[in-house]
Amino acid sequence: MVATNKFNKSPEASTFSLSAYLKERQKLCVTALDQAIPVIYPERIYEAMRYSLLAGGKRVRPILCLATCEMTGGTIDIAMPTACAVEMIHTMSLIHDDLPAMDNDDYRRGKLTNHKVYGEDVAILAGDGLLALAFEFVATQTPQQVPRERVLQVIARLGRALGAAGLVGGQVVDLESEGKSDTSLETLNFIHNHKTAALLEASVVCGGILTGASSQDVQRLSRYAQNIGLAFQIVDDILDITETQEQLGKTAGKDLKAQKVTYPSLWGLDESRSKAQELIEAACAELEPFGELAQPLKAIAHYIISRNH
Ligand code: GRG
Repeated sequence: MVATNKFNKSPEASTFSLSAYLKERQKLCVTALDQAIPVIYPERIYEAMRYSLLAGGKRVRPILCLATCEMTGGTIDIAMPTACAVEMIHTMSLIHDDLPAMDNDDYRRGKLTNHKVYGEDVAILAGDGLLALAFEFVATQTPQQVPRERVLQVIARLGRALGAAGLVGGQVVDLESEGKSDTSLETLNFIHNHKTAALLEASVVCGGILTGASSQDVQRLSRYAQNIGLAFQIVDDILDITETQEQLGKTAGKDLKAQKVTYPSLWGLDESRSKAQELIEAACAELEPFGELAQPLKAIAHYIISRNH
């Protein structure tokens, strides 16, 4: 039995508006994130956590989680706690990534970075607070109708995606590769499959796990997400070259300045664009068995390579 809603009830291709869909979903996610963190004593840490979590951002990961849950027969309600958790994890990784000990950035999501406003000590703790809350939130807020073993699977999947086998591992290799102009394509792929694709994959796959999707479907979802994850990073590298700080909301031209090996530095801009396009096509092919219900996830995949920020 597959759930329907006003965006996926056997829509004609032409009636689906991705921009309306994204806008509505972003609003739902922001409301849920806002309610997830009330400001209580000690106020400074809750304010620091809220500062970055509610600073804007495309909300791609939570929207992917909700869309996958709906496509595989679930509802927004059962996926929202997990959707909030992936955005909390993503935000904490941005806060820590921007620290002087890592990328040392002053701007993120068009605003001063967390440590610039709250200091490095509180910024580290704000990241830690968001990370801990993410897991607590999935465990305590996922509606009781979802069997607890699925919730456990979600928690395990998220843990793997952000630990040494995921984001943390990708970040370490990225730091090790800094200033090395001979970084291979294999190493670059390792970095981004872990730093970027792992959390996107967990966001998608957890949406399916919550509905009890078959292992075959979970594997399809995983391949879809890995492909869009790599395409997402290729586009990120392209935008770092082609867009301005105002457009990106963060420092532009950083990769070139840091003499970082990127996809455009290995392949050039045109080939990078066509590789991203190929990955998106491969991603969408994985969703064929889901028919019309896959329309939002397919449209999000295309948005990932057409975005300009
Ligand atoms: C997860 C425990 C733990 C530690 C973090 C710092 C770190 C380890 C990892 C770095 C991860 C990182 C910053 C990856 C980059 C991913 C990426 C492409 C970010 C930009 O995402 P967008 O474009 O940003 O979705 P918005 O602001 O729209 O959400």
